[in-house]
Amino acid sequence: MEIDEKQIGEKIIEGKTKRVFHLKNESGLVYVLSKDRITAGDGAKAHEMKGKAKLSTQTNCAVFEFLNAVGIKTHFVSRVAKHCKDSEQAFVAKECAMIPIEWVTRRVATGSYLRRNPHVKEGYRFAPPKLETFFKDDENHDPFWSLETLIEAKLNCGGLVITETHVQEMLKITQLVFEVLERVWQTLNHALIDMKIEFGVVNGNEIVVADVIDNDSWRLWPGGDKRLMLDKQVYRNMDASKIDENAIAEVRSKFEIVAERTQKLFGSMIPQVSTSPQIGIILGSKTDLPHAEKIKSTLTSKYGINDVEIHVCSAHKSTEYALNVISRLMQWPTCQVIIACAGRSNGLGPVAAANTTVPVLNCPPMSDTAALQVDVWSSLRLPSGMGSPTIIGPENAALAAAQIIGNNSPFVWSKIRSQQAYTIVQMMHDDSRLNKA
Ligand SMILES: *[C@@H]1O[C@H](CO)[C@@H](O)[C@H](O)[C@H]1NC(C)=O
Ligand SMILES: *[C@@H]1O[C@H](CO)[C@@H](O)[C@H](O)[C@H]1NC(C)=O
Ligand SMILES: *[C@H]1O[C@H](CO)[C@@H](O)[C@H](O)[C@H]1NC(C)=O
Repeated sequence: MEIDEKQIGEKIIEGKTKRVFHLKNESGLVYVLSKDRITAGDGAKAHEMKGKAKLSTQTNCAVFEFLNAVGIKTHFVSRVAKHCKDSEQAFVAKECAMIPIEWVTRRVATGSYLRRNPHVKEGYRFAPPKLETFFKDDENHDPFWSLETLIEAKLNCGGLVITETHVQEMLKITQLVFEVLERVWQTLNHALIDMKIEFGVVNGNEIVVADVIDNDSWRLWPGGDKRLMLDKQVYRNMDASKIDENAIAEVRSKFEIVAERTQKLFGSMIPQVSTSPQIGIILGSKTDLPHAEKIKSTLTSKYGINDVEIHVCSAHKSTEYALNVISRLMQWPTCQVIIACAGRSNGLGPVAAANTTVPVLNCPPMSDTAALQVDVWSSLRLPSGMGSPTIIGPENAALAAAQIIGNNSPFVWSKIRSQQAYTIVQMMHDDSRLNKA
């Protein structure tokens, strides 16, 4: 986004590592400017680290762009356009009332968890991840709050009173954010050990992931190896009396590695337009085109899968041509799923399944359920040696295909996961409203 210096209004708040300003002519938006400062132990330890603001902002922007792209509600709006002042250490966000809780997710027991639970050995693996909440209160060292404490506190944030349902919502989204980032880092074989996030309230009613997610927010162990830690622990572990320029330089080099890896990694995860198909849809007849278009548009709009090719080729009426189409699709190493749409007597799906190694999903295009009941047997009962499942309904076939793609794509996986999480959140709110009335 373009930001003119004159637009930056009065300061709303100044924290340990950032300052937040109003944007004069953009109502509802704020300008978040990072500082060159690294802190630990609730601010007890603090040092200037030149370049930290930039590294932190670049990491933060890459992470939030990814979260936004996969459908997670956040406060992040955009980076600041390159030629603007401070563009590398600031970003634009929705103004929110912060909820004063740190939401921590742990995959592996380490750090402060071990001090509070001395009988648990370091390395204990939590599945599902362990969720913990801490009240933000530097003077009292951010005390651990049980969920009951949090619910009973009835915190009022920007006009929204935090109920049990809101707490459950934030727990769901906290776990979602962790699992999404864990997937992404896993592609580099980096284990996400634990992380913390915060939430804010927009317009008095919408809860979004807010604050900053950067290198200070997580523990990251390349190859799952603690000795290679790339997080702020390096700084936390340093003897305060011995922190000199060299020590800060060591910490900075770790920050640089993470900032660079995060930028590259998260940026590369968001799909770009390409010309090689990930999914091929084959039709027994061109009359099935509207059905295929529905599968394709669902793949694009819900799962961000744009590379879909549609072909018409009947296995019965144009056998050789059908095999040609299938083998041309298979010549793309990117093609991971075929969806076969043929109604009466589906020969296309089984023929494709016998000729390829990728999953072939049958999605017979039928609106008439009576006809479907008879014809679907041609998709269900197959000769030996072909394992092509049948899915009724274009949206469900799109989801099944997306789930297959999601195994190799953290982006698609995250889209599916976030839709599932927000469906549950919606259900919880619907139920709570119903029972309040
Ligand atoms: C706000 O001001 C900036 C610079 O003065 C301008 O570029 C931008 O378009 C303005 N935005 C609105 C919503 O008027
Ligand atoms: C699939 O069909 C093509 C084209 O007819 C053929 O060359 C290929 O050998 C077949 N593959 C299998 C596994 O049957
Ligand atoms: C992340 O933390 C590591 C370890 O303290 C540090 O070296 C690195 O600079 C940090 N990176 C960012 C972008 O904050």
